[in-house]
Amino acid sequence: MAYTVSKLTDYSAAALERASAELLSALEQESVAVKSEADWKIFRDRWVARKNGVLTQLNDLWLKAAPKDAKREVGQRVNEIKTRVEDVVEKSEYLQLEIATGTPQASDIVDITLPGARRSIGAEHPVIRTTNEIVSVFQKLGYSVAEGPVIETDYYNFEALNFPPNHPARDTQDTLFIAGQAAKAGRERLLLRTHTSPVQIRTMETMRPPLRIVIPGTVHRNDPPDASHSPMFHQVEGLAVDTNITFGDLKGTLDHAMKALFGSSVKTHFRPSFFPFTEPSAEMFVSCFICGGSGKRGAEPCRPCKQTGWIEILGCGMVDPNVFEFVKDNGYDPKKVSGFAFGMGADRIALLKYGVDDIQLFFQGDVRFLRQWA
Ligand code: 2NM
Repeated sequence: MAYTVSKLTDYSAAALERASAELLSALEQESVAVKSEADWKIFRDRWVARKNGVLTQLNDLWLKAAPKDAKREVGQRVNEIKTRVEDVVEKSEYLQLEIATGTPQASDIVDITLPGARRSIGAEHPVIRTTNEIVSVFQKLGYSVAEGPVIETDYYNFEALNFPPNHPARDTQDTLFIAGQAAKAGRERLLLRTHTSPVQIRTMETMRPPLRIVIPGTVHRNDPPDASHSPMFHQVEGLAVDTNITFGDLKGTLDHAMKALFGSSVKTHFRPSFFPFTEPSAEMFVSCFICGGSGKRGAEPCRPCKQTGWIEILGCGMVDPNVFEFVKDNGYDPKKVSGFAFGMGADRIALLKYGVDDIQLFFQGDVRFLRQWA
């Protein structure tokens, strides 16, 4: 129950002492409950406001109402109480804390020495960082960066890259097609590019050889998401075209790039493969930079290289003459020029580089995860 001033009926020293003690104990209790500037203002007004504050009421109900012969005694008490009340209000613990710590105890006290509100800017994404690292290795070799649309036509994504009409990659099992395209001619049909190779064709249409380009970008495939697959992922592809480009140029360039990316001690090797747009084609392996090629991590089997000591990193090959036929009119006569091309998954390389075991973590947008490499 909140303390209220009541009229005195007994003016004996003992009764005055009791009434005074009751009031001061209420003052103490209310004083410690003050936690903010707003609390303090209410507390101050309740006790010292001229109109209806406790001190004013004391004056009316105790002093003015006292009989003549008690006035001296009561007046003295009221004065003592007044001093104490003013003291407690002025030196409330809340105000002391504020002075002692220099910390505003209420939102409307402005401390101009505090730092401003910081706006979180997030963190560079490990896949973007990896992409930039790969791209810059090739930029230092004189390659330019090319980009192109994510929504492509069947022509640029498949036909001009020498995919036969019935190639399984065209199947809806692998490719995400834009809906409502059935009325269009086959090659005009829109889809989400399944690789960045269409940008190579587009670039060869506008830029004459010699050509050296890298193409970073997002690609889509109709894969169910799991620890190593995502329907959206990132590629970096490259293309070099000139007179007399050989498979030796391909090997030297990519070996250099892998040493720049994974450290100068890594070795590379190539195994025959097949891609519709290159002939011959190969997969390139890098000696495992986790276990140093031993296949073992202490007594444990090395997981990233599956104990083989080698990690498959990219696909590559010499550009198939059939691909050049599509851009022949812009200087790419397959009898006069040759070239090599390669493509790698930036997400996969980021997984290996940063020791992450689930690609899904890259696309969940949890800044606590992403900040680890910022
Ligand atoms: C790869 C592997 C091998 C490639 C080929 C071309 C083009 F347009 F020049 F024919 N662009 N990209 C290529 C070659 C891509 O990715 C695994």
